[in-house]
Amino acid sequence: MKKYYITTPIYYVNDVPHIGHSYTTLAADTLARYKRLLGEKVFFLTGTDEHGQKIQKAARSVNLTPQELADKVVENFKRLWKKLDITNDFFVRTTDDYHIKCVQEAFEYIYKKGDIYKGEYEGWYCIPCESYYSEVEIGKDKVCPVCGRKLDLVKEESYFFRLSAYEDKLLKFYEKHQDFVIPKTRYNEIISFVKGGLKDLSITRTSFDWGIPVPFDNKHVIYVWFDALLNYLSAIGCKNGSFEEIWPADVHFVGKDILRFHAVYWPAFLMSLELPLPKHVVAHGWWTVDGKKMSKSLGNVVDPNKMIQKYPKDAYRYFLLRNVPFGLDGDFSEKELIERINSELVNDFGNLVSRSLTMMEKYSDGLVNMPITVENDNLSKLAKSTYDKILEHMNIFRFDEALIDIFEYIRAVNKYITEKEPWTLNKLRKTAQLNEVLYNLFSALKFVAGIISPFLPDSSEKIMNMLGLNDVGSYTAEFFLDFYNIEQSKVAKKDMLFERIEYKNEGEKKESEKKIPIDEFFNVDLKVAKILEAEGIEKSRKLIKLKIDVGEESPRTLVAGLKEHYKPEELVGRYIIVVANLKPAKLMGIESNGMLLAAKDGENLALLTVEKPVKPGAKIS
Ligand code: ME8
Repeated sequence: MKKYYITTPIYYVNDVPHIGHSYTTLAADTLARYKRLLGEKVFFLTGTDEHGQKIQKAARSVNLTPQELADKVVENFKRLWKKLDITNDFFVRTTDDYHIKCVQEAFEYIYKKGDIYKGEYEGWYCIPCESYYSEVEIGKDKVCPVCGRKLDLVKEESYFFRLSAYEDKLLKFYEKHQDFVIPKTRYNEIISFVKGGLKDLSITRTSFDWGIPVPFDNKHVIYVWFDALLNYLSAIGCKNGSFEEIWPADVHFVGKDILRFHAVYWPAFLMSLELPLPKHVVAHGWWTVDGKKMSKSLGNVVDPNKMIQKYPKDAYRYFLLRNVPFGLDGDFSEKELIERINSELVNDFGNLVSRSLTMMEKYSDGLVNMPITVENDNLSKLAKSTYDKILEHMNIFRFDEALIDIFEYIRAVNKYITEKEPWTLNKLRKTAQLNEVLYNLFSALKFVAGIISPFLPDSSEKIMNMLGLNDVGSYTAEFFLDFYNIEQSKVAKKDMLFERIEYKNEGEKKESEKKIPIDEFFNVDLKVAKILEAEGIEKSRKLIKLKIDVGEESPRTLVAGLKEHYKPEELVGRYIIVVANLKPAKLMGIESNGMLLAAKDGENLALLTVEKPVKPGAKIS
């Protein structure tokens, strides 16, 4: 049996999963299901990236240890993947022992080989991207060329990987494997990046400790990307056990943001480890929401949990995979999602299944029988040519095109019904012809159920069940392609595949309909603060400037509209509740860091306080 190894990036645990993470994972899941359908032995890996400065910083800001943060956030990913029926075979965590051991072994191997040496790193570092940048890349503004955020100037002792020694080898490899990076535009970008010259890569840090220690020098922790990339090996036994049956990876799915790590650093590490290189690195584009970049501060981060509460899971999968040519950037809008549900999933797909089953029930009591002779096998021929097109498109990871192929077939079957007029055949009692048409429809639905199963697994299961067939996973593609392999089946129309949805603007909804998931609430960091000083702002009728202790190194300034309700001296010494993770805002020229909570009933305003004094900085949970 042919093996096929698919991976997603391992996601950072500083944040909850959003639509972007779910996109990569759903694409990988679709490919995994598709390869299983072809009868291949798939190993599908996902997981979480739990070390590094960014995680350490995030943990500190919520008063947790990095391990506690990782243990908490990893559950959000696992829960979401379960809800989305992701069929990964393993979930790797970079804080797991087997992974730590693998990274240390790899580091030592490369060191002994002479590809790692000690030196000093001085340069720019982006903590959110966990990435080093050269002066040339960051330009005058000294901001990260990828995420646009402020960079840190780092100067520390470091071990370096001799990346420069791999420049020619990498270029030769790309030349020989033109489909190593997909799509072609990204392949070209990688080649020009490498041709621009590779500098040795700093692969250890000393200024923080949340990482895997260098085995022979524990003052250093291993750079989070060296650590993270090795997950693709550690998860399959790290040069041991079943490793040889699975390695090399057939495809690493990544977002375009992390292509360089996968297409330059990773193959160089593997060359140094003397291991075969992955077959493909497939980089997809970036999702924005209603035309804007997703960000917490804009409050437009799309939570997949919320989406699959509102819409069928298959509709969510369909929209993501169909709406954007895989590789290009895309924009998420609920309006467009609803349009696709109503036009393609309800009108074309749902309607075909529903009308076919209704006719089978009505004209032959739900019994379909293989015809004795076949007059017209156009649907069967069309299924074969559709299948060939799907294979071609899936070979180059064009999920959108494969779905277009399937929906063209669905429309052709709808047209077949219109042309054959089974209702007329029934009226004229042309039983043999009617039987043949119904059987062809049965086989066409069987084909659709099979070929659509990687993309829309729930719908596929529903159809199989209504056709009186077994679980879709028990068959491979040949079964679905063969139109004449079921002698007889009893079908029953049980389920609607999709229901039409009315589009409602957020603004049109009643307050009570605007429910938020619990994760959204937990995004707000509520803390107890003690008011140390309070002073009315002279030119303002409402504002008072407060100095508050939120359990941090130094007090914060917070500006609040309390003047009409409290005298400044009444406020000092009170324990209040503040939103601690708000972006700073300027009020009357004073920067306010946070917001206090108060209840208002029209005229009266009352501060929210705690019942008895607790330590400033205590979390409200
Ligand atoms: O980079 N649109 O983890 P990460 C599309 N730990 N895809 C998006 C997206 C968006 N707006 N936002 C995120 C890391 N993604 C490293 C990976 S692998 C050895 C280590 C997806 O949590 C996309 O796949 O920042 C992107 O590459 C990945 O999430 C980044 O996830």
